[in-house]
Amino acid sequence: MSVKENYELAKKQYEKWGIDVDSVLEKLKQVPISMHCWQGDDVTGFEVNQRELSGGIDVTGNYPGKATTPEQLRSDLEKAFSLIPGKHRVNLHAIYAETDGVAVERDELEPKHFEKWVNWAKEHGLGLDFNPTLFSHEKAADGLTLSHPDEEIRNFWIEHCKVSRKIGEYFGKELGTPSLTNVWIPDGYKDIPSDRFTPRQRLKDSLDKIFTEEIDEKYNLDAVESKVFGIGSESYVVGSHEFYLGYALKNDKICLLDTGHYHPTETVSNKISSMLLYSDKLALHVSRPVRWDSDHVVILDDELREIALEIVRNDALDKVIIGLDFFDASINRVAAWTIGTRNMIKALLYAMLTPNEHLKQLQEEENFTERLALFEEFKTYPFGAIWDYYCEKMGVPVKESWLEEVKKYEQEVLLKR
Ligand code: RNT
Ligand code: ZN
Repeated sequence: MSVKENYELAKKQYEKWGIDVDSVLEKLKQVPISMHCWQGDDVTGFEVNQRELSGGIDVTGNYPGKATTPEQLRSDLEKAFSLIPGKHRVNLHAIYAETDGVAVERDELEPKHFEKWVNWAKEHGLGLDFNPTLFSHEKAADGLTLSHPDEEIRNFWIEHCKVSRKIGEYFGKELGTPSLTNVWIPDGYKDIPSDRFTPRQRLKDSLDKIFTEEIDEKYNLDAVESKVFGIGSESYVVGSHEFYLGYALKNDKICLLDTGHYHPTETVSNKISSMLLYSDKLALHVSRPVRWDSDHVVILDDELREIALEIVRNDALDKVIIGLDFFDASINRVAAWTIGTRNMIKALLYAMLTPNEHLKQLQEEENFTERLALFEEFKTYPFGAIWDYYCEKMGVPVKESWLEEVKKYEQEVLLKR
């Protein structure tokens, strides 16, 4: 049976529940996922003075073929996008600037250092997002940046964040879609602090300075990302969830929730509805926490589906900005992107093929038996047949056939590096 025939049969089963599958696929096409560039080179970047990765994050593995030039990284991204259905975005970090061999300090970065990225994005119809890089740098060697007791160091990072917002604005202007410029800092302490207040006060003050200049939201959106702990900041993180939640609400900024940045039994899926009651927008770094690590490749697990369900059932596809954040150097990096991004899209499709209104009604009627029964039965509905057809229709490989393409690319390109 062809993919199309399978689809037609599967479609009928969803239509019985009043789900218009064709329009679901049309809607899914419109949802952009911001794919993080840093999976392709293990968060190395292209600075002239390349520093070792720091900031309490780590990449493990030595799989061959990592990108070491902007051209290689862009070519790898193109390969991944050719295997992922839909039109998406690329999330850059300041360390991916291209400065023609001249060392440019991070507080002096300018839009022109990202011109090649912008031209490339235009050529491929991609949006761009941005992040200042407040780690892997001698001025962040003690693990403190925007909350540093030394004013000079703080100012350096404040400047870096300011120029980053201008780069975001430039992306937005050039590409006709606002850039999400997200501030994440590693600041924290390994051991029990004697003062939790002062560093947070300094961080608040630094953020106020960074955001003084108004930038049109048509071009740039500001986000702030919290964390629960990192390597070397096990006891205290300055930019905690409460810190940024308060800051974002008070200052009309966007909270970015990284799914790997909470306690093991705390879920981002359970936060989305609360956050949306108080702010119009919310951003995500979809990742997968495993023990101490927050950055494994995203798989189609219960929490991913639950996140997608929360976005879809609350009609929040325009409110929740979806980005990915993982880095695995133990497997083929193009495959890592492809697996994680396809899974995010699959989860959204799964959520759209769920009779959400009916399930909500059941809950209102306190019919918890049927609610649970339907949740479980829908897990074995022919979701795969719809997904396969979507891939075919969007001109990307169906099922695992994408892996052949990656293997070929590995032989012809990656292993020759
Ligand atoms: C780190 C944060 C942050 C980084 C990227 C590279 O814990 O999740 O988002 O992963 O900025
Ligand atoms: Zn993150």
